[in-house]
Amino acid sequence: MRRTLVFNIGELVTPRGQRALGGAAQAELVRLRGAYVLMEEGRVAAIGEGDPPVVDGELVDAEGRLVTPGLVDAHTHLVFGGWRQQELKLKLQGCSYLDILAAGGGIHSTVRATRAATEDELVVKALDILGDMLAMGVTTCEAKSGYGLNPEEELKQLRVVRRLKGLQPVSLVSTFMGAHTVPEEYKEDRKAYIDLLVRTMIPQVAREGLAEYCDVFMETGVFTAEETRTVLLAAVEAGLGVKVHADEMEHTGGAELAGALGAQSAEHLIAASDEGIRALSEGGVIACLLPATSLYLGRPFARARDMIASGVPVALGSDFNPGSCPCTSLQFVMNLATLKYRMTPEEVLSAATLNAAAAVGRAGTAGTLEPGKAADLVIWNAPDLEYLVYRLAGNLVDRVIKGGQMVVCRQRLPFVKT
Ligand code: IZC
Ligand code: ZN
Repeated sequence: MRRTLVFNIGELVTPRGQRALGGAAQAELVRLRGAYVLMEEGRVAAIGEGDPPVVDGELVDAEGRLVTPGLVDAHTHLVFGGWRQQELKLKLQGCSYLDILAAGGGIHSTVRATRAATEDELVVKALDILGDMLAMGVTTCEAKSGYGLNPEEELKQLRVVRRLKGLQPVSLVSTFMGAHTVPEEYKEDRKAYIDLLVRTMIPQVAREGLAEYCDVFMETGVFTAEETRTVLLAAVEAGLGVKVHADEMEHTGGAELAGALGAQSAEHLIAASDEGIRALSEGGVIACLLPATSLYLGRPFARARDMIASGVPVALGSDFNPGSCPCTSLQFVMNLATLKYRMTPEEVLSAATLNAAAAVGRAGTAGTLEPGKAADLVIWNAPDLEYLVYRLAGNLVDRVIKGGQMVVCRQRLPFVKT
């Protein structure tokens, strides 16, 4: 039996359960002092306070540090070719994200670079990024397609995610986002592209098991409410879960639609209305908030406090992508959630673990440290949860354990007495 005991934990903090936590429950965590975690065969076997059990197996001394579940990044555009650093200058000159997109840049520029890349090139590039995320404490990550925008190229992107699952430790959840924007070759016939999505791409993706979710960028100048509904209903019909990029730049009623459809999650929600927040609450939708994007685009921050007050579970994601948020650090996202959303450390931890896991359909197996769940945890170079969100924009990971195995160990400079 493969057994590992992490002992001498200063503080162990974890949410509880197999579903997203909303309202006051989002802050209700288990906090144990002087704790241990026993892992067997890649799963948590026991957690507790006080003397650890005597076991034979690997022993890991946490040296009084904080331990939490591994972080879950609920929203990324992980696989793409090229970068978009040239757009930063345009932004500083006052061009908005949507201006750049309408002029054939933005997503279109990444589509050109992604189509030009081979599958192997995309795998190598994404591995590099995942290595970064893992080193910063992420053990589960969502990955959207949406830079292929035709059957062959979207499938290529999704196959990259499938290959990545076998090549590195981070658990991946695949989302089909062929409705990221209307590709340039269909600009004059949007209807034909929607038909292609609904009749060809979604059924094929579902048939081949290449994605669990379908997401649509519902936004001014991108997809309308009607188009979004058509695509998402086809996804439901094909057996996929649904997500919406909702009210990211402007209020277009994305939250309202996500609520009406009972989507798994609604993403961004920067410009969500009161009615939209009510719809999320009534539809049981998880709000997946992406504060690093607000920062990077110079946009307002989503109304996380109002969402929590309405009982909507809040999850966090990096939104890692080459345009609006080239940021791989979920720790920084947690900092921003604290400072800009004014979420408490407890709410932030739930958002980056259990609620994020729930947003990607993994609440049954990840997101908390409880018997039976995956033995995915982070030992932080921090004494307690408060310290984790207080330190800004660094990497406080000491060690990452994934499926019971140590996969990251921080390099420490040795002290040599002189
Ligand atoms: O490549 O611009 N918002 N999609 C919707 C993105 C940002 C990613 C991108
Ligand atoms: Zn996104």
